[in-house]
Amino acid sequence: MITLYNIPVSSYGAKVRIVLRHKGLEWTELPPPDGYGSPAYRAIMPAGTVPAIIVGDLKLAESEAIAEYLDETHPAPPMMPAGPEARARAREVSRFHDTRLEPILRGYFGQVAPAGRDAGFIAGNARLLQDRLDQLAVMTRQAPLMTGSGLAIADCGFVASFIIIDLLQDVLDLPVVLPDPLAAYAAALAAHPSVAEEDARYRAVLADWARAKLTG
Ligand SMILES: N[C@@H](CCC(=O)N[C@@H](CS)C(=O)NCC(=O)O)C(=O)O
Repeated sequence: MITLYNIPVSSYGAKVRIVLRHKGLEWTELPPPDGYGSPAYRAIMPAGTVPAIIVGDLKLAESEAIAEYLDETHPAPPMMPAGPEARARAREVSRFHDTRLEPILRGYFGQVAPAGRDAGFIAGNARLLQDRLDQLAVMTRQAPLMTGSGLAIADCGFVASFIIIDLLQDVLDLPVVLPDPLAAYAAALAAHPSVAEEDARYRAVLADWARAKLTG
């Protein structure tokens, strides 16, 4: 029995939900009591972050640790490539996503409400975001996914991030363009059978979130 603490708009929560779906696992999803970071939630999950899972006696936060745990405890279908080099490269991609790309996207969340906008920040962050996307296109070779034809943990974080980039391009008119190989990758990823429903769910939740910000 897997309990997942999550909030609908969490991009890292979407990543874990994709792993759960791809593994064919059932789970019970709960919101963190009083919100993430709250004393009530930290009494359950000391890290205070979502997503987090409880499985038996194990309480685990951090999406990457959760994904690797699920992959090890439910090995089929595998979500890490075979061999130390390919595995190291897959982890490199995940880290790049989590530490180099996603924080730039997160930085824009405060810019969606018109009252909070700072044109200088938006433009400066867009240059940084474009640079990171260009780096990613050079670092990786999608065939058609990050580690080949099978869905890997390294793919799962990008699902929500590409949706967030789409939304930011639309709402903030961001001058950011996905390099062609990444655009093809984003399309292949969104169409994957274990991803498509989560892609649609997250797109709808994010659109609702943005609409609320835009209308105040
Ligand atoms: N590195 C974490 C990031 C998760 C994360 O940032 N979650 C946010 C919500 S989307 C959160 O729980 N923030 C709580 C806090 O910063 O105290 C992961 O991969 O799970």
